[in-house]
Amino acid sequence: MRLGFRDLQTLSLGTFLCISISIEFCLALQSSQACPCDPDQMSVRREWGELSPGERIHYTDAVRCLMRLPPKLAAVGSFPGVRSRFDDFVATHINYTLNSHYSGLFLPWHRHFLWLFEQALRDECNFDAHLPYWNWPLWAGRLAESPLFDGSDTSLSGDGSYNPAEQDISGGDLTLPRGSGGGCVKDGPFKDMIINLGPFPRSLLSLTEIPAPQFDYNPRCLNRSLNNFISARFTNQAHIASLLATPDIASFQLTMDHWPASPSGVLGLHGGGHFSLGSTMQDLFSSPQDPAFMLHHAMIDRLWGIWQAADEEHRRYAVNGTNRILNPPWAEPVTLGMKMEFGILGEKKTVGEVMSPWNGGMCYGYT
Ligand SMILES: [Cu+2]
Repeated sequence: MRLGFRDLQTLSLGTFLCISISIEFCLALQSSQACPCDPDQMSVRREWGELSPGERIHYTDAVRCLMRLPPKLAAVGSFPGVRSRFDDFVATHINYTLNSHYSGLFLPWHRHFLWLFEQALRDECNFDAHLPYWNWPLWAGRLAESPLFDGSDTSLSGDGSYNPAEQDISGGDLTLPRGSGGGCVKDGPFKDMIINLGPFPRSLLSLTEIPAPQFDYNPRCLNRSLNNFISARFTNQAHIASLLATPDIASFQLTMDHWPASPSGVLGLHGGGHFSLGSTMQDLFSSPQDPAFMLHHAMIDRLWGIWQAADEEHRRYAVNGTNRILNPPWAEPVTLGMKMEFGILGEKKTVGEVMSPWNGGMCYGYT
């Protein structure tokens, strides 16, 4: 039997051993070619709810390990807020925010950023599993009930404590109701987490360089405010269906990432996930400080991969946009040969190298 990528979404994986999942997955990805990367080495990324309680704790333990390890950026200097190996990833994200958001580099840059994070967990924190993802529509409108955010020991921690001072979310033509928390995360594995970088201003207008506070040290708690209004409205199955139905990369990007938000208050799926979780996750520059960031972006990457695989000929290497936030006219158009930087995290990669999850040194797929 030859499986299509979509069929994989309905496969019951419980009966497969990990290795057989990898082979099935690899074969499914490659309808007519030999396996492109070693199936034994393949990362098979699963939805958080598919993981056993022990597997979830194995993941959060590894992330917490990264938060205890010393940063590599410390040796470089001028990064006072970088206090851990985890912060190396946050600072690198800050450093390239103006290139890799609302631009033609958004999808490829984050694809490789996630891969580097997954490898760091494996190489430095004894993580012997794979990066999980957050399948938004499964829990849209009932975030606090989800295994991701129910606040249990097997979650990514839940809501923040109620902060009466939290305001509704407004910017441009957009006003959205505030979430249910707004204070420090109360429970779960990241209850005592200290975040060190940011916060950054929300306005993107006239950004030509990284704004204050850049890499300053500003220790505080992880802030959450679960927002069911936003998750139900902007991360539902209908939005995913329209994303996967887009005919070209430009409309795929726009559905993923509406900016500026339209007069009717439309956020893209990308923004919908970020704005569902509270102020730490809403920070364009320093949002990787919320441990949910990587799972959110894994879902984005997964959908891009599904969309690419649905039309290999026209979509696998489709690019659009520039290397600068909001694609100003002076920015360089993205090409497959354009180099993307990852600072201390890893070598430069061309856009073309990361268009497949089994190229450029990467080897992974999603259930
Ligand atoms: Cu980002």
